Amino acid sequence: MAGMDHAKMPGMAPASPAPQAGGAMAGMDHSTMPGMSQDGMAGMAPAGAADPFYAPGSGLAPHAADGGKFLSYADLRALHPRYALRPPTREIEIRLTGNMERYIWSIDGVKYEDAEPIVLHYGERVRFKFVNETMMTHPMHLHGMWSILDNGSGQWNPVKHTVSVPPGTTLYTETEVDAPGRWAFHCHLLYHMGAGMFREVRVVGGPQSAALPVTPVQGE
Ligand SMILES: [Cu+2]
Repeated sequence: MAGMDHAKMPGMAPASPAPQAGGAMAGMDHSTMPGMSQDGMAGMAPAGAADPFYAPGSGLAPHAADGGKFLSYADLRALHPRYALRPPTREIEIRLTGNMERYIWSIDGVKYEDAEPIVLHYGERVRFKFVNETMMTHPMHLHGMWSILDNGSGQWNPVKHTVSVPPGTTLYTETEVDAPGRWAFHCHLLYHMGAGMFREVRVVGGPQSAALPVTPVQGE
């Protein structure tokens, strides 16, 4: 549950550079993150590397005021792998686009009503590259299938319904395409969805026509 709460945090404080009380120190710490491994609070981030799930300028930083650490997606691990790890069959880039002032929200610069469905084939494993070109977090939600967030944990990458993409960042998910049909795929800020940050994902084929087997490790 803590992870879910965290997933909503960036949306609660969109890209505000103004530190809150107690947050100023965290912001300063953030600017010196390459040195953070010296204090033993670096978590799972490699020494000298910034946590990729914190957006620069978001006001969020790995350090809490009391010497603790705010958790990020980098801290999530699956208890049990849901699917066998295998290379993706292809990559699809999803650019999250929009204009806050004009209140335009879209994917790849095209709003839903003008867009073609994203066609996936049953049995493939698709890697999604999310590029957030906007100044807001977008919690992207794919119906029908799981989104496996690549946070560097390999077989133990967390499996999620919704993946929040912080402003100005790029992250990757993978989906085992194991559910035929037509599925909604959208930002879960409903006013963004309503404005057009939405796609139909159409899964063609089925178990009989699958070119590649889907290999679940653990059932529901
Ligand atoms: Cu959004």
